[in-house]
Amino acid sequence: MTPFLVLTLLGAVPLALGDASSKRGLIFIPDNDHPNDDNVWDSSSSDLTWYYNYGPSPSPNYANTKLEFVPMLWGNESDNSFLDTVSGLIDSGTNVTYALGFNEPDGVSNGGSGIAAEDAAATWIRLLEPLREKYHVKLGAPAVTGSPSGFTWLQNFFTACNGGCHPEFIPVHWYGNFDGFASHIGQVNATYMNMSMWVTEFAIADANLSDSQSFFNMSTQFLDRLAYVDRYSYFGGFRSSASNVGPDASMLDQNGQLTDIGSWYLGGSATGNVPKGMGSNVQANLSFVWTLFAILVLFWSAS
Ligand SMILES: *[C@@H]1O[C@H](CO)[C@@H](O)[C@H](O)[C@H]1NC(C)=O
Ligand SMILES: *[C@@H]1O[C@H](CO)[C@@H](O)[C@H](O)[C@H]1NC(C)=O
Ligand SMILES: *[C@@H]1O[C@H](CO)[C@@H](O)[C@H](O)[C@H]1NC(C)=O
Ligand SMILES: *[C@@H]1O[C@H](CO)[C@@H](O)[C@H](O)[C@H]1NC(C)=O
Ligand SMILES: *[C@@H]1O[C@H](CO)[C@@H](O)[C@H](O)[C@H]1NC(C)=O
Ligand SMILES: *[C@@H]1O[C@H](CO)[C@@H](O)[C@H](O)[C@H]1NC(C)=O
Ligand SMILES: CC(=O)N[C@H]1CO[C@H](CO)[C@@H](O)[C@@H]1O
Repeated sequence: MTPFLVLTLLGAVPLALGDASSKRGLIFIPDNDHPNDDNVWDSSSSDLTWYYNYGPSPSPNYANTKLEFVPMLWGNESDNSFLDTVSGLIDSGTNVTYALGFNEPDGVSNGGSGIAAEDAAATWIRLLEPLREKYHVKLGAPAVTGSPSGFTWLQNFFTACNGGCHPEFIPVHWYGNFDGFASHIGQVNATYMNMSMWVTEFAIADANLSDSQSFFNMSTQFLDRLAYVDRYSYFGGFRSSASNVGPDASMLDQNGQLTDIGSWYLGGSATGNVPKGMGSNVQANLSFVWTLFAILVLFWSAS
């Protein structure tokens, strides 16, 4: 641990655990198998202030809530539908203050949009800059992965923009431990000093429950304290049995109930609901199959 981190952690102590944070947002991932889960986040008393859903249009579940919608241009688009959709929202009175650029354009797996920096720059100038110019929408730079290739991609993007792209803030993604997270954020800040930051995806992936909870506590307190981080959204709001970052990071358990992390994120207290992974279903299916097999064997030997 570096001296910088020790100071940061000591400095974090006076901040009470579970303090309300106005920076908190929701990454909304609808669950088509369990539509009731989609309403868990719709609470007027929670800490959440904003959400995004990787797309240009608000989610019907949140249309009349206090959660502010932030549209995203997820990937490359050859038509103008993103610009038309968001312009239409603004023209009809929706308060759109921010828009997000491409999702993990330097990655192709796990939701990465895999766009060449040159294509992204051209599409940015065509579909995002008009929102800034006409409606003063504040733009988030492409949200690259937390790997070293992310920095390279972003550098190539700004080069290809040739001065024509004007993001106001820089989104960050991270899936690792807290020390790595803090050092990554420091590196982004040092590279893009004139921009504030949003952390639009973060979690410790594939860790056990106590490590996941420690990471959650440390990282949210850290982000709450950093003046140059304006907003953040934790990954994520889905069932542990459907999680692609390990069951213990998720905010819902396998039955759709808030886990401790899920409840803390909304500003509540621990629920004691212990998340279980896909493995628990596989286990159940295996014993189901074995039971079926045993019954068949019994029938066969009896006949
Ligand atoms: C629109 O949203 C922004 C950002 O949340 C907020 O600062 C502003 O007051 C809102 N404007 C209106 C008219 O509600
Ligand atoms: C991305 O969009 C640009 C237009 O902005 C287009 O020229 C290019 O072919 C597209 N690339 C891909 C891979 O779809
Ligand atoms: C920050 O600096 C970069 C160049 O280093 C520039 O492209 C960008 O527009 C600047 N952003 C703001 C908000 O001033
Ligand atoms: C973050 O960037 C600012 C300049 O915008 C700088 O003053 C500050 O020292 C940086 N913080 C860290 C922790 O690197
Ligand atoms: C969680 O994993 C860490 C290793 O990262 C290990 O040190 C710790 O003992 C584990 N805790 C539990 C409760 O299994
Ligand atoms: C995380 O913070 C909560 C309060 O918000 C506390 O009850 C819990 O013990 C903390 N857990 C860890 C592992 O730090
Ligand atoms: C009988 C049983 O437990 N079936 C489960 C098998 O696994 C799927 C998902 O992997 C579950 O949805 C089923 O409930």
